[in-house]
Amino acid sequence: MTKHEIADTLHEIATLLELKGENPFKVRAYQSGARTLEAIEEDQLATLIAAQQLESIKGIGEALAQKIGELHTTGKLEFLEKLRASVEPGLLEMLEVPGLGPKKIKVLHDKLGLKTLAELAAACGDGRVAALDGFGEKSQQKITEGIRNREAYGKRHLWWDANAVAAPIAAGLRALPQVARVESAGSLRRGLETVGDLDFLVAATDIAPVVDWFCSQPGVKEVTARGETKASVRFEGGLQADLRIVPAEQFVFALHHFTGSKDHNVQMRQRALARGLSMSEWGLVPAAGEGTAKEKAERREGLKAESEAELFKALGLKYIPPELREGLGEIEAAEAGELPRLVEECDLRGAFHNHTTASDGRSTLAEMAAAAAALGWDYLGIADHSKSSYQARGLDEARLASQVTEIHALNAAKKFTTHLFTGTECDILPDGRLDFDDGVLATLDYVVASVHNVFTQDEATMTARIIRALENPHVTMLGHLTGRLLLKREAYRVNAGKVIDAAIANHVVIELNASPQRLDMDWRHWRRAAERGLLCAINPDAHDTAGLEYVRTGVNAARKGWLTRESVLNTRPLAEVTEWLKQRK
Ligand code: DGT
Ligand code: CA
Ligand code: CA
Ligand code: ZN
Repeated sequence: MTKHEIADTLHEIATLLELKGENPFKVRAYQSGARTLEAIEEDQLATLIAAQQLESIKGIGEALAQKIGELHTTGKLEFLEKLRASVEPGLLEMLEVPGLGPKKIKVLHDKLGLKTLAELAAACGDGRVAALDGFGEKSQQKITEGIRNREAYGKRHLWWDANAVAAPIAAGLRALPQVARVESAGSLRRGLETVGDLDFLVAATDIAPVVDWFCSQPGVKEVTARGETKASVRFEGGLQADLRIVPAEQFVFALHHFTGSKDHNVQMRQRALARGLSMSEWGLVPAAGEGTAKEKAERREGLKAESEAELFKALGLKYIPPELREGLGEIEAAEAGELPRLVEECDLRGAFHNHTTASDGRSTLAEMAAAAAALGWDYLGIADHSKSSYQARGLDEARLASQVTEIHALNAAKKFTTHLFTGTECDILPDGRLDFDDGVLATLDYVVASVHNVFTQDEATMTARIIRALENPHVTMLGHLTGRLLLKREAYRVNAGKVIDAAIANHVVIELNASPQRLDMDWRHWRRAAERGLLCAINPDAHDTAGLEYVRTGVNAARKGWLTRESVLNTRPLAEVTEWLKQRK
């Protein structure tokens, strides 16, 4: 196991112990042990374990050292297996309800005997939860909402998670000898922030072995439908997938159809009809004549297309990238030859807004720098939390100053090919002031300003709060505009249009937070905002080295927002960005 996986495991142990009402000191030992572990470099951890010297580290006692060692070498821990088995599964589900932690769940279990989410919902329904000490009407209502959201959210999946399931399946299909072409279509291909189900499209001659292979994949929990040329399955975790197999000559038409979106398809069909053509998943054929679309296509009197570009061309259009196919004006733009040249992942030269173990990150500064260098990035911005975000161990002025010194030293030593920029993710306080004085902010290369607390303000107050922060000349960019967590937490109320106006007026960048559960500011705002001159930064908001790769979902969202390279600050080379940051100060 890696140190992150071990740290996750220690946190899980702490949570389980807390659910069982164990001694708080014991619980805290696991939590602080996890944090200590994250501050150690991966290589150093291996060395310490090999030399049996883990206990020499402050905060790691004998029992903990033994468990860490066992996890590191075997990836398993009997103690944890037993602990898991001793906790009701319903109580673990309650942990996913916002506002419910292990302490409260234990109270619900002990005082009301609740064991499942359904029982909890019922207890909220008849007021028993509100009557408990430490709960009250408000928190009862919040729990009810949380359970309801969980049901609604449970039907969709983050793009990142869906892609992690889809990619190996697509690769496996591609490797089958019977298969000529494979594509993941649907919302996944369009890069939508959440995905309802996967839609695999395959061109193959010999169909049965492909269907067999698909239905017998290790992650498949249930085969929900199975026909001659299609199948549907459900994976562990609830994600469902459709597989459709077509003859090679139909592939392009089917790919276009099943990529969608529905709105885009409807408009494309209307366009075809206006040209005397009938467009369907089976082909593009003259509209006149008897029979269904399928029968017409089978008479093969229509277009033969090897690529979607040819299909678009037959309707007098430039190729429309899948991300733009939302029926939001892309067909008109393609007709006029006005489609933008969309930003690509390989355009990115670095990223701002990344955390380290100094605040709530899980990789050290040096690990982050090395990972950015491995990605070939020219620069990496470090923006740990500020002091008011105490739950994220935000830095105070002194710790920030020492981090800045450390970063300057790393840059001077040229240990990494990636230049490090000094920054902060500075809290926007409830009244719109910033968490650091201007004098402190002035010592940094850049400042990301973000809202992290008091989400309940009304729209006007929240909007004024954010705009006040943007008017501070030290603020370089606004972090996650709405604070939403996809499929988990709704956005706070804020007037996006007014914030965009203020950002443009004050030459402040708005970030496109690329964390798969944020993707905030939403892609639906970007096209118009960028046309009006707003600059974007695609920020991974990485909390560990792997998190840097989140820029990929950010690029998806940016492309859905019609963004070109010119509108994205972190596509610019180091010298230009350095200059840009300087002249903003
Ligand atoms: P999802 O799965 O909810 O995230 O969204 P999609 O877009 O993947 O939708 P899905 O899986 O229901 O269908 C895949 C594509 O198939 C969809 O984007 C467009 C096409 N499609 C499905 N049903 C219809 C329909 O009734 N009319 C048209 N024009 N296209 C459809
Ligand atoms: Ca789908
Ligand atoms: Ca589907
Ligand atoms: Zn943040």
